[in-house]
Amino acid sequence: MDPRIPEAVGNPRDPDNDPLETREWIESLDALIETAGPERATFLLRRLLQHARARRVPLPQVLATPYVNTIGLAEQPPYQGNLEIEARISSLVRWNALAMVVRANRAAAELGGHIASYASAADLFEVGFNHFFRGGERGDLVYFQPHSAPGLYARAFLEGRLSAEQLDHYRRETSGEGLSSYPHPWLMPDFWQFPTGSMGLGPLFAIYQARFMRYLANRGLLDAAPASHQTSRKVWCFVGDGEMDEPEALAGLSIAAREKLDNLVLVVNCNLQRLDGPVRGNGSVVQELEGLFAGAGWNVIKLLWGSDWDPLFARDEHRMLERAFLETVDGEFQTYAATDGAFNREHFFSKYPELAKLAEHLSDEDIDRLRRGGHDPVKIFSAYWHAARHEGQPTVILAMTKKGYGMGTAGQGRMTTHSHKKLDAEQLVAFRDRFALPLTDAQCDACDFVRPPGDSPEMAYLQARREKLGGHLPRRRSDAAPLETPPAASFAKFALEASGKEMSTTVAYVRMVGALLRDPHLGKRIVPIIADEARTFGMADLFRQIGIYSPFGQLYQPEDASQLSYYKEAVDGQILEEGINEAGAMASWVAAATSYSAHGYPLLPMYIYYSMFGFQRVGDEIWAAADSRSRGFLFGATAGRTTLSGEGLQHEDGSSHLVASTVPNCRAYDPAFAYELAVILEDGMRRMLGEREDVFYYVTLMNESYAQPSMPEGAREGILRGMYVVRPAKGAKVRLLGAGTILVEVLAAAELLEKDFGIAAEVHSVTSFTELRREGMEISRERRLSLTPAPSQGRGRTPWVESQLPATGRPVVAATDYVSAVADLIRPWIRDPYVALGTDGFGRSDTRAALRRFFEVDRHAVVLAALHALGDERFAEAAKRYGVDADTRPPWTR
Ligand SMILES: Cc1ncc(C[n+]2csc(CCOP(=O)(O)OP(=O)(O)O)c2C)c(N)n1
Repeated sequence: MDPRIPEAVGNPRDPDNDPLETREWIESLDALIETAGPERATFLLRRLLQHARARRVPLPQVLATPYVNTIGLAEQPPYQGNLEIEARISSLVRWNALAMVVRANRAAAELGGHIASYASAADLFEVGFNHFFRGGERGDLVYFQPHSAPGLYARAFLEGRLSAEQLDHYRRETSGEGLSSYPHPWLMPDFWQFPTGSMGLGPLFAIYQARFMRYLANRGLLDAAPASHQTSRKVWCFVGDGEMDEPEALAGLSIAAREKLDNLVLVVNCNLQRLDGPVRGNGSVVQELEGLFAGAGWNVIKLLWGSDWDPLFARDEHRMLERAFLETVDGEFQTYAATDGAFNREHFFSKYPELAKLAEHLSDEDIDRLRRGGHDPVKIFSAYWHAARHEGQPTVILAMTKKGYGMGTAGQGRMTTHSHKKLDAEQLVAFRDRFALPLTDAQCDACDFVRPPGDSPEMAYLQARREKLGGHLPRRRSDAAPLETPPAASFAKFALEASGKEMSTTVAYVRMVGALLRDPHLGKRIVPIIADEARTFGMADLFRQIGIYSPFGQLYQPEDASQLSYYKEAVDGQILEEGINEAGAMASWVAAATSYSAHGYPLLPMYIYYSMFGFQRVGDEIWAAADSRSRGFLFGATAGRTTLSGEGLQHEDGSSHLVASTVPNCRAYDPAFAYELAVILEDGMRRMLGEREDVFYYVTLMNESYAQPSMPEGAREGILRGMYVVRPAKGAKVRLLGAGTILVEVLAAAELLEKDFGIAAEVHSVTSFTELRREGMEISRERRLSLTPAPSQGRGRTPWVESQLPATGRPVVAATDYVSAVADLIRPWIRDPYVALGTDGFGRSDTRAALRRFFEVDRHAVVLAALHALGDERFAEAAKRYGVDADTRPPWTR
C-alpha cells in the first residue's frame, strides 16, 4: 500500500477481485439512501460494522474520510448575503492589511509583520464578521490567529474604529498610540480580548472558555437558559495548522468532547504551511487532524474545495478526483498553490486520463481560479452554518487555504512567504488587479489606505451587518461593577488571633477559603480550582460542602458515599477539579480571572497547586494571563526548596518567586504567618474586586506546621509593602531578614546569637522581596530622572525597604527558601553589608533539617553569616561547634 495514503481510507488502487459484486453492493447502498434516507443507511452500516467486528473481520479505524468536503451540495444552505459586495469589502480589508505591513517596513525595516497568514485567513474571518460573530455584551468570544492581526486592524479601520494614523503606528507602540503586533489586551485594553501570540495557548484557552461558560450557566450565575442552541453564545477559535503541533493546542481536545461543548467552533486554517516550510510535506495535515479530532469525539467538518469544483465532482463518475487528492501529499499541494493553471493541468490533472478529460473544457486561467474551500464564502458559510447548529459535540472545521493567497509571485504558496513583508511596485499592482481595487498606480505604489465614504454601498453593508450581529468585534470591556469585599476579621479571626497555635499556612488557607465560601455576597463568586491535589492540601472537605463541577451530575454512587465528606460531583458544583492537568487548570483560572471582562461578571478564582508546577510548568500561560489582565489568586502550595522535604528534585521549588518578580502585574508574597496571609487576602480582594485593579496575586503556602503568633499591632502596612519587624531587639548589632518558613529558622538564629554570643539581633519578616523591589525601582527611577529640570512627581520619597533598613553600619543577613537571587532583589537599597542566603541548586529528598543544612539556610548558617559579617572572631569556633565544613562543594554544584 502507498505509505502516503491513510490506511483508514483504503487505497483506491487496491485490486478488486470481483468488480461486479462490488458494484452490486454499492448500488444496494445507493438504493437504500434513495428510498429510506441517509439515517437508515447510517443505521444499517453501523449494524454491519458491529457485526463484522464481532466476526473479527479486520477493519480500518473509521477516523478518516475521503479528501473532499464533509458537507455535500445537497446540505448546503443558501447564502444569506450579497456575495459581490462582500467580495469588495474583503478586497479592501486585504489591501489595507497589506499596505499597513508594507508601510511599516518602508519606514523601519526592523518592524516586521505578516501578510501571508491573514491572506490565507481573510475569507474565513470575513464570513464570520458578516454572518456569524455576534458582538455586544453577551456576544460571541473569538480567539483570532495571532499573525492575522493586520487583517483585524484593517477591518476595524473600515468600520471607523481605527484611524489611518493608528494603522501607520502598527508595531510602533511606545508612544502609546500604536497597534500591537499580535492580540494583546494589556497593550490594547479596549480592543483585544484574548492573547493568542504564543502558539497553542489560543485553542487551549478557547476550549476552557467554552467549558467555563457552561460552568457559569450550570451554576445559575449567567446565561442559565439560552433561548435556543443557535442563539446561545459561541466561542470561535482560529488556529494555524502548524500551530496544531503545539502540545497545548491538542491538550483540551478530550475535555471539549467529553463535556459536549457544542458552544465551541475551532477553525483550523490549513494553508499547509508553517514558518519554515510545509506542515506535513510528506503527508496530509488535514487527514491527520481529522483522525485526531474524530478520535477525541469531535464533529469534524472538512472544508477543502470551493464551489467551482462542484461541477467537476458531479461529472467525476469514477471518483478519480478523490483518488488523486488522496495520492497528493501536502508538499505537492503547496507547489500547486505556488504555480499556475498550466502547471496544475500538467502535474495534477494529467495524472489520469479521466482527470485530464474532466479538466478539458477549462482554460489554464479557469484552473488557476479553482478555489480551495477556505477561500469560498459560500462553502465557508455552509460549514459555519452547520457548525453553529451542531449539537452534542464541539466542531472543528478543517479549512484548506493557500498561504499568501492572492500575493501571486510575491508569495502565494512560497516556502518563504511567512515572513514576506515587502512588495515591489509590480507586485502591488498585480495585487490591486487581482482583487480589483479602486486604486491608481500612484496610490498603489504609495500603499495608500482605502476607505470608501460612509454612504458607499460597501460601508453601508458592512456597518449594517455588524449592527445586525450586535456590534463591533473584537471589543474588550472592563466596566463590570465593583464588589464589596470582606474584612480579614470576618474570615480569618483565628489567624489574626492565633496566640501561638501550631498550624501550617496551607491549613490556615483552607480555613479561610471555607469561611469565604460562606460569605453571603462573595461566596458564590469564588472559583476554587484544583489539579488533583485537594487531598494533599487538606481540602477534601470542600468536595461535599460545595461540590465538584460536572455537567452530568453524579451518575454513580461514590465509593465513600457513607462518609460525611464524600466525593460529590454535581451539575452546580463550585470546585473545578481539573485532574492532573496544570495547563487546563491554568486555562480555567484565566477564564474565571477575566470573567469580569468577557462576561461582565467578576469572580474570584483561587487556584492552588504544587508551586513547582506553576511558573516553571505553565509559566507561559501565566504570562498570557497577565497580558489578559487577569484578576485572581494563584497559590503555590507545598512551596519552597526545603519545606516540601521528601519529594526531591522535581518537586521542590526554589525559583517561582524569582520568575514572579518578572511579571509586571503579579503581586507575589511569601508569607510566614497565617495572619500575614489573612491581610494579603483581604487586601488582594479589595484591590482586584473593589478597586478593579488589573493585578493578580501569587502567594506561596507551606505544609510545615509551626507556632502561629497573633498579629502584632501596626504590622498591616509592612505586611503589604513587603517587610516589617517581628522581633525588635534593643541595641541590635545585626539585622536578620527571613521569609516563608525560613523565617522560623531566622528567628531561631536570633535566639542563638543572643544566647550563645551575646549579640542582639533584630528580625524582619519579609513578605515580599518583589514588592519591595518594585517600589524601590520606582523611587530610584524618580531620583534618577529628577536630575533633569522637570520636577519629578514623587521626589523625596523613600523606598519602604530603605526606611526599614536605614544605613547604620549594622550588617543585614537574609535567608529564604528560594534561590539567593530572590533576597538579592533588594540589594540596591541596602547601604550596609548585605548577605543573601538561598537554596540555589537541585533539590533532593531528605528531612527539612537536613535540606536546610545542605542548602545553608538553617539557623546555624544564618548565625555564621551574621558572625562573619560582623567580623566576629568567634566565627571559626562557631563553625566548628555547628559542624559546618568550609571545604564542601557549594550546593548548586552538587
Ligand atoms: C510558542 C510559539 N512558538 C513559535 C512562534 C513563532 N511563530 C509564529 S507564527 C509561526 C508559524 C505559524 O504557522 P501556522 O500555525 O501554520 O500558521 P500560518 O501563519 O501558516 O497561518 C511560528 C513558528 C510563536 N509565535 N509561538
